[in-house]
Amino acid sequence: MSDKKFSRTLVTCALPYANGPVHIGHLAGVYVPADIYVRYLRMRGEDVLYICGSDEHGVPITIKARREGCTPQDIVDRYHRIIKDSFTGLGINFDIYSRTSSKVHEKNASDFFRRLYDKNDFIVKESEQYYDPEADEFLADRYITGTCPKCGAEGAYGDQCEKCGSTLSPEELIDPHSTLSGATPVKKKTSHWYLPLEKYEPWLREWILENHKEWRTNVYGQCKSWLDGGLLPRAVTRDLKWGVPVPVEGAEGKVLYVWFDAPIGYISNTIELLPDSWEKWWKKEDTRLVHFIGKDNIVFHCIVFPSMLKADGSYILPDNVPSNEFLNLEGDKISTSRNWAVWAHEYLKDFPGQQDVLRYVLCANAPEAKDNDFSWKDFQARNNNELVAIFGNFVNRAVVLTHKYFEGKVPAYTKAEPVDGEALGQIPALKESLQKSLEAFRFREALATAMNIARIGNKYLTDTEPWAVAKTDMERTGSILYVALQICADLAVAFEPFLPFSCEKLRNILDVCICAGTDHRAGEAVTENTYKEGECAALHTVSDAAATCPGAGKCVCLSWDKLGQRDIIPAGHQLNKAELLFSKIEDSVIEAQIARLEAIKAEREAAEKAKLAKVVAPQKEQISFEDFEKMDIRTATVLEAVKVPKTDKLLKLTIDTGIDTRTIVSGIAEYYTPEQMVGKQICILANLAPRTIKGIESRGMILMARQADGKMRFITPQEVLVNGAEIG
Ligand code: B3M
Ligand code: ZN
Repeated sequence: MSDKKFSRTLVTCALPYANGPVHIGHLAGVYVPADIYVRYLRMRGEDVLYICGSDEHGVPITIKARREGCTPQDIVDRYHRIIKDSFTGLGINFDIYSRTSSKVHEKNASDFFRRLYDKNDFIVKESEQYYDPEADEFLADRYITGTCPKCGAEGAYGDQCEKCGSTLSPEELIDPHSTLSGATPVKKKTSHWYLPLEKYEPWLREWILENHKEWRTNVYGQCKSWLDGGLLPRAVTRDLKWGVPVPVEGAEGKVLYVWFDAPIGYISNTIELLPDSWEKWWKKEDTRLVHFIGKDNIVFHCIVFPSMLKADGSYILPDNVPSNEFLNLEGDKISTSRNWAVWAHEYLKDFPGQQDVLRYVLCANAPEAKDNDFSWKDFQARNNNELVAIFGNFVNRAVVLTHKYFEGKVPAYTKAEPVDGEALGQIPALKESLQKSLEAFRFREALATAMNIARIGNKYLTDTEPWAVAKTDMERTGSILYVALQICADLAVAFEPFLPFSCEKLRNILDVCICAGTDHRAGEAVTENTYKEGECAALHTVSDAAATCPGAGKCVCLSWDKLGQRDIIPAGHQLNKAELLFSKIEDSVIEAQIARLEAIKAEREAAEKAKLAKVVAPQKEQISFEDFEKMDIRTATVLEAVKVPKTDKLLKLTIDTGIDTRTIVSGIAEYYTPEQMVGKQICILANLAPRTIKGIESRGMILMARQADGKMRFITPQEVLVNGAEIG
């Protein structure tokens, strides 16, 4: 941002799929950091455009619609609304939040394809794809289900088994069938357009690997490994009914691949917002483009989309692509399909007025360099011990005491002491480091720095004890509060990017406004002079305040530049009454959230068990009683267990059978470690003929039960029995 090359910044956030609400993983990964960044740049007076919208195409949306017996449009209408409201509710105010089912987008994506098509930038390839002969439709991998070859689970998809997480191809599924009609899919020839990514490889190498070494390590590393692995042509069209129709002859029944049209959505939404001036944001070299995304989107934003833009030739390329890792919830992967998430819209309902607590916790815990965990206990602790106990407590003490001793008027600073300078003197350096962190997309670090300003304030009041000094020296008391109020004003500036709701409250208390730069949302700029004495608190839009501040020069106007200066709020300025910025979150509130998650987990486990119970192998051929009697089955105890060297599956077990101590080699190492076996009572077939396995004589066999997921469990008696007890 100090870089002179750029005159404006275009910030985009990954377009969320409109097939479910957004959860804390999305927020922590993309939207909270982007919002902090945009708010910061605006306060610095940068010209910023902030673009997002729903990603409304793709196969999962059509599957969901089919399952619910409605149209894809119904699905996206529903979630677009929910997602949009969640963002607004959390103070994430894009200049535009549109959708890829819009008319503007359909035309723009279609034109984009057509331009590349006309320049012969695509290649056409014929391939065999799965096809449902009854429904008369090609089948996306997701539309084919069958038994997972890896774990045996039923209902695995043609691209992935959700049970064991394996990546699959439809060919690998056992007994594949179409989810449309149940028919067995057949292969059928079809043609598609491909972007020959390999053509862009040398250019991508130079652009990323040489010229963008400053990108985050996770992003740079992923790009490098894609490039080192060699790029292949990528299909940009699909045989599907939902999407942007491929705008060329002979392409009936084909649409643009969702990952081709979605990033073009950033451009479409800009066009929708600024039909006359959008080009300056996408085509002028002095615009800096920054994409905020999650790590699963890196290849699309760093390799595929830039290649598309390069192919077109008239667009700028991203200057940075800050991407976060994943956030887990209570130690478990967040998953929409397993309902393991904290949903933004539910949070807003359960915690009214506490949007900033979530913003704070998600930023403080952001998975910037590695995956991270969200837990409700940590959420509570950060609120109670940091927001309430440090920030809130400091501001409250300063304002309440000013009312108590000075009728809420900022006292004069007439009696200085060195401790004042020590406190205030630290702030410029913190401001410097705050800027550095924010500009390097290190938001956790930035937030910790902002919090240190509150810590300085808190410590200053604790050290100077104005409530005690007030008994003897009102002049000094006033000076202490003057200093404390300057720090309150610093906080109102420093925290504005992170905690906009609380900062608005704080501005209200201090009766100040703040200059927060440009804002391209139509009709939302504060331009009227609506100031009433004691009612400012506004966020206004032009750095040179007087013209558009509602206080029109009559109020105290903060700005980023004032952060760390010594006289932000002048003596004599009247404060409004104190109000708590944050409130304590009680145990019962947190327990209710934890109980909700536990109920979800219990339900899921019960469903999994019930499913397993249903899958039972058919009965074997009959045997006679004599056959059975021949088997000598007994209880025994494992004395020792070691891995058989150079094998993955075998353990060598020393067993007390009650008759003797012997060795059994068992393929149990897949399911148990040696430590888990020692001391366990088990059941064995004692009279199985000895066999030599890997050079070890094994005498007998351990009885195991195979579960439907293929995993084996040994059989153990309900209570400890003597070793050698006969079973029969
Ligand atoms: N909808 C994937 C996602 O939400 C996708 C992002 C598109 S950005 C152009 O993770
Ligand atoms: Zn599986």
